[in-house]
Amino acid sequence: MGTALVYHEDMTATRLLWDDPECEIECPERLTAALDGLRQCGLEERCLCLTACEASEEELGLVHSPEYIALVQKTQTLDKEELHALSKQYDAVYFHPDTFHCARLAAGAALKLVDAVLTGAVHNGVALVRPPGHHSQRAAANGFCVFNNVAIAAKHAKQKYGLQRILIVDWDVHHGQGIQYIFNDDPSVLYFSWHRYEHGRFWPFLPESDADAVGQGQGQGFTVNLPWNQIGMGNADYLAAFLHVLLPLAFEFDPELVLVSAGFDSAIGDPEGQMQATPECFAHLTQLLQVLAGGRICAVLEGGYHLESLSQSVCMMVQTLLGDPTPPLLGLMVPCQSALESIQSVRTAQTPHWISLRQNVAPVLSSSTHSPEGRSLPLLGESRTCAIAEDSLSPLLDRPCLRPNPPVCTAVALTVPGAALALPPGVLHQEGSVLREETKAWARLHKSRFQDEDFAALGKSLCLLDGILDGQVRNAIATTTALATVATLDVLIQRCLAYKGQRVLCVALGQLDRPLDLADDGPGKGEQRLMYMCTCPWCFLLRRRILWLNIRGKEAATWSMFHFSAPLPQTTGGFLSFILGLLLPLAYGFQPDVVLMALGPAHGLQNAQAALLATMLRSPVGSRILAVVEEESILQLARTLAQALLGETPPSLGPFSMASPEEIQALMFLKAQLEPRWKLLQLLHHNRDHQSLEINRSRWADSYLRKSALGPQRTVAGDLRPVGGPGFLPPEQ
Ligand code: X5A
Ligand code: ZN
Repeated sequence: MGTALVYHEDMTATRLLWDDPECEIECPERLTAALDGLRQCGLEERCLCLTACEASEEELGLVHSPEYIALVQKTQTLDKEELHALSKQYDAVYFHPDTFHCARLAAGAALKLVDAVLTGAVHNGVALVRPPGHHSQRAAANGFCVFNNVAIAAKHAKQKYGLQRILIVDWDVHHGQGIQYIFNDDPSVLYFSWHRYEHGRFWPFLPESDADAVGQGQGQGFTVNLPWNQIGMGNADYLAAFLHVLLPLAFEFDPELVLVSAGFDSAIGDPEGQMQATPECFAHLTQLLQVLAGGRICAVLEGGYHLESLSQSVCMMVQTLLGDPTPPLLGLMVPCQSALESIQSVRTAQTPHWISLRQNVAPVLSSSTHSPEGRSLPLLGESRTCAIAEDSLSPLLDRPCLRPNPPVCTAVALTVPGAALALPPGVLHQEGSVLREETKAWARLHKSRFQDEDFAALGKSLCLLDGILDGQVRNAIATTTALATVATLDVLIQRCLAYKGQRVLCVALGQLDRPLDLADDGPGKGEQRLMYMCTCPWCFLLRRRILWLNIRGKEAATWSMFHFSAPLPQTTGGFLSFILGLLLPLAYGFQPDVVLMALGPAHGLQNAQAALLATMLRSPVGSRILAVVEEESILQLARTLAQALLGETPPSLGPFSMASPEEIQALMFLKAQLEPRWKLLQLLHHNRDHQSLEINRSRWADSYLRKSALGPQRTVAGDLRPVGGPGFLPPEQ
């Protein structure tokens, strides 16, 4: 099991034989660049390499008319002038004597990939093909595309394997109108495409590329178009589109297979797309899709015309398909106004067709959900003392972007006899450990809460945490006694903070209070706490290094922009909304260096929920999760959690059920409270800071292109790594 890489070098044969500025970008070097990239990163040798075979006429006939197939076949024997003349009958197309062979190989590669995944030979895979496919139609070539590789693969999956629900994710920067037409009235294929649209002023200039085209007849709601009306969309915009549009619908649809029309002209540097998403973004998009369809993902190359950007983006996708952790995302995690408008337009158009979108009603603030003591949230940021120069901060905030890939995937330290028995193979067992002196000092502060045996457990937890922070271990599970859980968390967090500039996201389920020792960032329990708070910028920044979310009880509450609690949703719809609509936007906005996922007494989490939570939290943190589980539930959860942390697709939550009114209300309350500062939560923008953000965004992209020019040693500049996370917008000073 693993990742298939389907290819045939003959697909480099087709090329433009005459002058045509529009078509010249679709060149053979696209494939060689992508392949060379995979080789140089050592990724090719980790894949199961399969050689593509030509699709048969019958297979092409799943989508194309016999007359059209015959016409393309005849191009093999045409001379240059005849080829040119025929090409001119289509929009943005060129034929070459080898086009028929290449296009049959391209479709055949997609078919071979689907066969490899659906027979279980591999988990997932990628087909590197030319010509691309998503613009081609039943009887027409279009936009460099001759046969519709992905559409043929989808028909094949339905016909040969009896699949009933296939999701096609088209992240190419152009609208795959060919795929849309082919499945327009077919509810078994959910087609999602985002594309440069500019209100219809961008190729292929079609009104049916807009958000209000939702499919016809039985197929209504199964075409999902997200038109980008401005260029320059970046990582935050793409993430917002996935979290707020694609993923909610995809979970509700529950596909059996995911096909990706994987065009990389939506990446930075591409001359067609003019977008700004960095190659790392495609690692994240890929990992977010891996929770669907049991991880059965088939990615088929479409566009992508900036060779370096293309090759890096392909590497990012393949690396993620192979199971490597995601690299951090660069840039402000703030979607732009135009992106939010586009996202809103597609959500509006699709609301009649999807329960998960109807769960979002306007925020209702009632007495059942509240800020403590009924006051509005404290404004953050009124620092009054000792100014620290930006320069002195930046060495602390700066660090290389590429995290090492730890030699150990998942490690466990279990104190409960028998818990290890259920674990999947491949986890490392952490046995003894020595408590370091400074750790003992921390622990002594919590004397009352630690029993003797707890110290051994604490020592193991700290070892695991150090392993994660040092890049030796990807993620880990540790146990504690119920009584010692909070104190253990406190020590773990202090350790993270002591470690050079870490941001810690703590997701605490059950009866777990935020440790009192942790300075809060606003008036907390009792005003006198303010007295202890140093107001110097340094301490102020430190307080923003912990984002603490409790999941428990019946009511939502916010204590600050970095400390709040939510009830655990009981419905599948509520749970998914909570993860996609709240937790992941916050986590991506905060971009923690490590996640502590704490399951305390009475956490109430079911196995499938725990698995989904752990799986999805991996993305924003590059898998650096330490799960701290109190002993009572470890027997039940150890296996599930370990599987999730190892990268296995989580089990289904069960049939989709709409969130309850209470769940919707709690979620809307939290979103309304947090949205002014956490911009990835936003669904519609009403923000006066809009302009200054736009300026920052473009300045960032400029310097990105100039300085790093897509080079491998990207680093995050200090001012681009704000202490509250790149998606946290501090209030004006
Ligand atoms: C597959 C693909 C783009 C055609 C652009 C024509 N086609 N201007 O990216
Ligand atoms: Zn394209």
